[in-house]
Amino acid sequence: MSYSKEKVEGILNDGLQRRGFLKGLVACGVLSVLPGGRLLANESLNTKIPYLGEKEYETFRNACPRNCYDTCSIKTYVKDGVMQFIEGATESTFTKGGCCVKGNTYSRRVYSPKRIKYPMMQVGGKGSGSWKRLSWDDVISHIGDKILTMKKDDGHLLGAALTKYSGNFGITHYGVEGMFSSIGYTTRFGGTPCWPAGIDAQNFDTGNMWCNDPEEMKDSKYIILWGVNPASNSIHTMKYIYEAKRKGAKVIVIDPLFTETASKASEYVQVKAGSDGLLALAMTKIIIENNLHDKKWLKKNSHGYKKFATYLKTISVKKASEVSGLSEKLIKEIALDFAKADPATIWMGYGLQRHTNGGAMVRAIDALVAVTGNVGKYAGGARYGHLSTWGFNYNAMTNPKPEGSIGYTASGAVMGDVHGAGSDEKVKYSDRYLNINKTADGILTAADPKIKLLWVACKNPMAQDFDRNKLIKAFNTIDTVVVADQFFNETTKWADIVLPVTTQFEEYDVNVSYWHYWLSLNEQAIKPLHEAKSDLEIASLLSTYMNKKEKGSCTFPQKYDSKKSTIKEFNNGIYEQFGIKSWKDLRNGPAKAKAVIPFADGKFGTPSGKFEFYSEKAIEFGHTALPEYLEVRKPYDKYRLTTLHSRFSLHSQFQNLDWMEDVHPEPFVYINPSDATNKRIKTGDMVAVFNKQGLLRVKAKVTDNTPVGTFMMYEQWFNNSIYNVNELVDDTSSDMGSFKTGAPGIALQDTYVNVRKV
Ligand SMILES: Nc1nc2c(c(=O)[nH]1)N[C@H]1C(S)=C(S)[C@@H](COP(=O)(O)OP(=O)(O)OC[C@H]3O[C@@H](n4cnc5c(=O)[nH]c(N)nc54)[C@H](O)[C@@H]3O)O[C@H]1N2
Ligand SMILES: Nc1nc2c(c(=O)[nH]1)N[C@H]1C(S)=C(S)[C@@H](COP(=O)(O)OP(=O)(O)OC[C@H]3O[C@@H](n4cnc5c(=O)[nH]c(N)nc54)[C@H](O)[C@@H]3O)O[C@H]1N2
Ligand SMILES: [Mo]
Repeated sequence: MSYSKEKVEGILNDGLQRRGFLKGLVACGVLSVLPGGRLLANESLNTKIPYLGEKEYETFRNACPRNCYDTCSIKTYVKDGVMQFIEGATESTFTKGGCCVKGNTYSRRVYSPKRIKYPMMQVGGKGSGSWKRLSWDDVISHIGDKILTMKKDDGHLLGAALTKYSGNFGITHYGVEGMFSSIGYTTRFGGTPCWPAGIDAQNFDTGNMWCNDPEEMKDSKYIILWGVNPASNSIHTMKYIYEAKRKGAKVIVIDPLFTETASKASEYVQVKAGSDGLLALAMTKIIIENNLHDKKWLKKNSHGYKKFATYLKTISVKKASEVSGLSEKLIKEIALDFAKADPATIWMGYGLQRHTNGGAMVRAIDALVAVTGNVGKYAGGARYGHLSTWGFNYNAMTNPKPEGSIGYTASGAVMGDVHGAGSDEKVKYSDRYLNINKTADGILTAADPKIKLLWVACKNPMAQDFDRNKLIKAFNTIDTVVVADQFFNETTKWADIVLPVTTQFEEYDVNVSYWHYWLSLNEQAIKPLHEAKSDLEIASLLSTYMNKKEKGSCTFPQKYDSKKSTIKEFNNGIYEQFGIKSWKDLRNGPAKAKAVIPFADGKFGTPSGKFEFYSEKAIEFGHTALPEYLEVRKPYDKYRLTTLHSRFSLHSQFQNLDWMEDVHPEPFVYINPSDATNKRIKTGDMVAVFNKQGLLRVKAKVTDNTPVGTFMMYEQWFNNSIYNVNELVDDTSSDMGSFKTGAPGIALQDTYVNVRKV
């Protein structure tokens, strides 16, 4: 094992954390036996450490703020001011005492010697690797002066841009957006890479995006996991799926890849990518032809059903069979079994909709669930995600613009934040919005004004955004790139200034999930490490400096207290929804929202107030009114490349830690034996994967988990490695996203490549 040589060695109780880590490995299927020979049931995540003398430790409530379905409630054990180890909170029936393998590295992450320790400037220029340490005073005055000079020269601050996403979804972190609002009208990268096509699709259909509690899935009788990989990406949900299966439910996985989840299913259905819309329409046609549709529900709750049923007459099951690669017999069997089961549910993943026809596929699957009367039913539902527990105050976001601010006047510049917070475009001016899924293009084409300062927070665009080579070109056109992060990474390489930020254990916050219904308090458990400051303390320092230089130039509070800010996020709506009297109640453990079954009251947020098979709103956004079959992007090279999320990382996070490197040291491209034979490639061979955009060298692993003609690579960032899947992935948009998130999604699954041995 490699351990850090820093002085933290020996002060962490790695023994206990290591047990959690090993159990995390068991939970995600890497290990099945613990050292010592004790067999653990795969579904057991409970890492409660029985012999723990709690009195020895001070304990704190925390939450994992990463962009993840599971958003774990955490209990942190501290001794002598040092965070010794963490475990999943036992009070949450969802977290149920266990964190994933990544969460169980948190003590290694907080005390990692690789953390950014103090502000630094890349004095040799972007990419030079020549860094100089700065004091906080110097770095803040440097940035503050840049902003004030820009405003003087241009008359506005539209040349200042913010890109922020996945790093921390804690509610107070929306204060980073607040910092930008408080200096004036600026440029924002808006939209989301996760799920926009599906959000729009569900909004056209139901007027909302709202899913049943995942914990109900234990009582479902038939579960289709459609393009979703929870055994890797939402391991806590698996226990409900296992329970349903134990009670006799059938669990079907529909996915082009034989995933971790597929290996746990009753039946794995290997579909051809991008064909799912047609498959769902064919299934629905079969159900109606067999008179298994829920006529009563449809009559009472739906709009446009007749038109949809007429359209389905044009759908050919034979064609669906050819396009999807499934036999007509199998399509019929799943359709009829699904329709006969009660309740039956479908969970659609975000990977499913990252196609040029992703939104259309989600609409077709929604329709299948609705036709069988499973919408608005306990343990039923067309599950995708929800934001119904995100009704906080977003205090730090709502600062007014400094007086006299001038902004963007182009029409149509609207953008809501998908995670529940609003923005302020009702005035004459607005911020300028660029598509977060086209970062490079946005920077290169932004004119009048061009982008002069880019602030990156909670984001690693050089690893995660698309067309990396174009992105490097784009960064090089910007005078000043500021990156606030915890670690040096792909993006800090191309920064001018880096700012060290705290982890969630070093600040207060509050967290909810876009999947489950729990609410967690995040307490400050330890003092900030090194010279790290929270994103919002940085904002307050900037505000203090700017106001000293030019009174009224920044409206962000000049004193920041993360505890007070967190408390200010609560309101009576939240207290009522979670059945608590005060935020203080959360010190005893997380709270769950009162149970509501989405749409059980038959009320939908659509213009008709019903489930809309026929959506005028969809027409408004350039789509068909009905959930029609839309063909996927045509191949432009020999093999399809799919880039999945990994159980060892949260995008570019965690894989850089020593424990993770121990269990998963290097990346691979996964290739089917038949394609490998054609190219004379064996496991372990170094290959070049390339397309019109770029080239990537990586070792091959030959496996029939991937279908013939499809390669798989994980989107992950390895410390000290040049591996980056986004050398190959371009920024082609998916069909939907503009309605609710302001920008279309990313069709990253529709990537094509070729390969050769090197
Ligand atoms: N461990 C871990 N957990 C995570 C994350 C992480 O990085 N690591 N990331 C989090 C985030 S930000 C997100 S957005 C979610 C994503 O979580 P998921 O929704 O599970 O998403 P993906 O892994 O992108 O893709 C899921 C599946 O979609 C399949 N798929 C792709 N195209 C098609 C298709 O055309 N048809 C069908 N039927 N299936 C298809 C893929 O093969 C894959 O198995 O996970 C979250 N959880
Ligand atoms: N090819 C391919 N590309 C993809 C995907 C894919 O499936 N395939 N998935 C896409 C998806 S769904 C997503 S969500 C995006 C994710 O894209 P990003 O949001 O860029 O993802 P992360 O790698 O999680 O980067 C978050 C960064 O924030 C930092 N951070 C953590 N906490 C804090 C904090 O409190 N403050 C600050 N300032 N920084 C913090 C972390 O150290 C990390 O560097 O990637 C997308 N890119
Ligand atoms: Mo995501």
